[in-house]
Amino acid sequence: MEHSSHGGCLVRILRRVAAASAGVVCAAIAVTPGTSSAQSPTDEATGTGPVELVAAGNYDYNGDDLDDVLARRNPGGTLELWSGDGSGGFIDHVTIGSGWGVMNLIETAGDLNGDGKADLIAREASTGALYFYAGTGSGFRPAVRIGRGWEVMSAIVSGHDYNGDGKTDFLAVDATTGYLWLYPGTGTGTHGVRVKIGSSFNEVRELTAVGDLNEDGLADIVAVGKNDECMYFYAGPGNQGFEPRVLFDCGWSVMDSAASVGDFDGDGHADWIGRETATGVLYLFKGNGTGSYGASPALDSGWNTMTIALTTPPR
Ligand SMILES: [Ca+2]
Ligand SMILES: [Ca+2]
Ligand SMILES: [Ca+2]
Ligand SMILES: [Ca+2]
Repeated sequence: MEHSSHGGCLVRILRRVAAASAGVVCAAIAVTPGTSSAQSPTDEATGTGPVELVAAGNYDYNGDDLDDVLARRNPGGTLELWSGDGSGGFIDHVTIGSGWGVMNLIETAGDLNGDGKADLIAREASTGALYFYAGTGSGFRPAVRIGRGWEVMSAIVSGHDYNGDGKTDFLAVDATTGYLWLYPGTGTGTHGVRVKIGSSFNEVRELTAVGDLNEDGLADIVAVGKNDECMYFYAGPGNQGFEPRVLFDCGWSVMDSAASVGDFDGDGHADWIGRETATGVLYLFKGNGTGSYGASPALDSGWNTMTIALTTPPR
């Protein structure tokens, strides 16, 4: 059963007129687990109590404790770090890598190895291999391959703890079966035995690991239905599947590249970003702490030449 909790934000966006320029935004990239990852399901849920906070700096990639956005510049494949200013804007942006055009999924993964620095995972288009990039606070350590066969996944997201053990996990959607898989993080950048926690997730796009949107201590997700182009909220716990989805609003066909950014405006509530496909304008969807969002101001323009944490192939 679905409940309508909110509406109107998209309408405001659609009424905006923004100058288009060139860019592509990357928030998360899609990945698929393969044969090497096919392990017997197991119950990894061991935690108790609230596990999820609006962790400032969970998406901080330059060491100032303020959440950032990573994006790949297309064509060319340079990786850019857009430094958040902690109040809903950008300080600046710098190029921090090249050659990322070989990846068809890049996910800002939060702190996967427990060293307090935000990490990255990426899937190589030609091989389907999944790589872990440990953040250093100013860049990334050399890639470590953590799996093969991830080309079967239509989405791979990370950045939060879904089974309550205090370690950041992955979620992935098998494009063929539609199963939503929880890959429990080990705290070292790798994952343990996966657990099936949902089905029919191949009917959504823009799956985004937003964190604890309703502030009950459990990490949540949002996604857009492919058929109705409506956005839905899925409340945690995610250890055995999410709560029945709740409708936010519809009209999301105009948006893509939804990505987690933590509490980007510093009001204590988890937010996310999305790009208006036609104009390249990047919007901040400001979480309101109750499992929905309020205002959605424009952050920047020119993002039509960027890939932001891709959760689906670029359109
Ligand atoms: Ca930062
Ligand atoms: Ca975990
Ligand atoms: Ca929650
Ligand atoms: Ca916020």
